[in-house]
Amino acid sequence: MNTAFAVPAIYHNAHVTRWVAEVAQLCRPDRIQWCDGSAAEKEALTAEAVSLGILIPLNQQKRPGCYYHRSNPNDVARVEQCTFICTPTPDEAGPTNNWADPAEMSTKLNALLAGAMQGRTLYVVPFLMGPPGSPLARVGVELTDSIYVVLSMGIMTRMGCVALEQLGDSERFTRGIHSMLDVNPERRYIAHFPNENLLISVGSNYGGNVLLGKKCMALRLASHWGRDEGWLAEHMLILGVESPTGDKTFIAGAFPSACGKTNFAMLNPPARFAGWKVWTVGDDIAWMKPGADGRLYAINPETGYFGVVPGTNYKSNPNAMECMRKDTIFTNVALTPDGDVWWEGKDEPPPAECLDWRGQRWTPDSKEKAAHPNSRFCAPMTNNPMLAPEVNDPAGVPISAIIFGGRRTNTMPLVYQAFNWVHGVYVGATIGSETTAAAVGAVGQVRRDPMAMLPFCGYNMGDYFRHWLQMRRVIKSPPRIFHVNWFRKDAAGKFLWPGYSENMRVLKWIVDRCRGEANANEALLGWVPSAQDFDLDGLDGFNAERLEQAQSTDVEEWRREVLQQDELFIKLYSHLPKEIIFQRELLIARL
Ligand code: GTP
Ligand code: SPV
Ligand code: MN
Repeated sequence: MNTAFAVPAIYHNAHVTRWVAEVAQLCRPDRIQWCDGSAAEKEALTAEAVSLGILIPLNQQKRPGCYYHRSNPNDVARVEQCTFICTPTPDEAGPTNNWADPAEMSTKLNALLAGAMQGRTLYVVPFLMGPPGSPLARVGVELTDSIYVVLSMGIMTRMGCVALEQLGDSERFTRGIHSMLDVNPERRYIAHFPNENLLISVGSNYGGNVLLGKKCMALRLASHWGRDEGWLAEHMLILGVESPTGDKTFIAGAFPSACGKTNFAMLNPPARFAGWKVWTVGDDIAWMKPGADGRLYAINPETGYFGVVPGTNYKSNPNAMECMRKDTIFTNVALTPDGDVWWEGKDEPPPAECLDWRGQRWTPDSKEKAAHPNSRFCAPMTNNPMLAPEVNDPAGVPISAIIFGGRRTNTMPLVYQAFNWVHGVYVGATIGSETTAAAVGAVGQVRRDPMAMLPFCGYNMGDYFRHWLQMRRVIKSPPRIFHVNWFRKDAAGKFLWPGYSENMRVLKWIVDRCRGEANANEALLGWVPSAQDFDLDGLDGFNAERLEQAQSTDVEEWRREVLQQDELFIKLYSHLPKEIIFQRELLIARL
């Protein structure tokens, strides 16, 4: 082995070093860089990324430690059609996933990877998902030829020595291989091999496709582990609501991609709720396991936020704005002449001119958007002024409620509570939501996105519902389950509900329900608040009448809704638990 391949002492795990050597032999990089996660390493990598034009330094007075990145314009979002689950049989992946034969996929990807890193550096990136010492925490190692990935993984995960220490001499770690190749959609694959604990991603450099700890490991692979070991890996935010008397209630919420998890996780209570605090535990992923006391405990496996930028401002999400003030990588927003960033929906009006996400001159008269609708910020969670102190607790936080939600212009009321766990599983399993820019494809089309996991459940969705139902047996005090919709519109096309901070009013009712302190009426869909249970004080232009509109259930719309649910159920028929069918029948009976 030549000196460039000399292994630093912290890499004492022979399973890791042997595998790196194997991958290097295949990909033939010019150099191997063994990452340790240190500040000096980050500084050197950043300088190199700048010299290569991968990162552009932003105005360091305005945004210290912040950098700007433009992706290839063909590579701006997750690509579900290029994402594969490679289980031994197609049935195990189920009809909602793309399946590929593991041996065939492996042969195809090895051919693409052969010599792919010539002239490049292979970075060895060990990372830990979850707080050190947590029984739920897992180690992964990503081998990548992208500095952008290394720097982003340094923000999003506990990267470097800490992961190697947690791993010790064990061979139990997720192997991730990533090469950008030539960033060509024709050669883009995100492949998962659950039986080998292996991920291979080629041809992309976009977050969800390449930060392999995130959707690939912490959701698609982890969903398998959860099923086999009796826990849940979910596309959920985690927040803590603190009352003026200091009681804390922790809540998890699943909304599909770009449907409000980050915003809700960072909710800033309005003036009416003086003394109330909302703490962020996580904004995208929750791993949840029953604790000894019979409650469900959640950890956030990540350490950063990879959040949607457009629409974020000091009014809608001040905590996110604080997160982006320093040490942040911005991708695909617009660049202003003074070295700052701008996007649609930022507090300031558009600059007289700037460079758009493609690098082209943009003025307020331009027809195209300056920032890509799926432009993102990548910021460390420690920047968040409301970061929950419990975030590093290996035991996690006890979850009192689970909230499901979707983006629905009609049909779905603002909030209701499921009658019980099984009904709640049905409510989650039937989430419908309009598609967004977070994935490549048409936006605005309603599709079923069960538990917001349609693109992220790594096995048969019918079996996943069964797993959720079975979890009830091991959770003695189950969280209450709710459904929300911030996105319902009136006849004029205006959002009925003001949303953002005002979602605190919905949250307050949910917390009170969990504590047995709020009333509800039994309704068609579930338990609903009546006007007097719902605090509307200080809400300009919103009154009981508008609340009634936001809460209304239209039986005709619901008949259509139930029929639309059938599309998913027919697909999943051979694996669908009978409880789901029964819940459907009960709903029809109520209609
Ligand atoms: P991913 O990171 O893709 O998983 O997205 P997310 O679920 O974290 O969504 P995020 O909070 O970033 O919000 C996505 C979009 O929804 C943004 O454009 C927000 O402006 C919008 N949004 C979030 N909350 C609300 C709300 O309460 N009301 C309305 N009308 N829009 C909202
Ligand atoms: C999502 O699409 O749900 C995201 C962004 O959170 S990504 O990490 O790219 O998947
Ligand atoms: Mn997400």
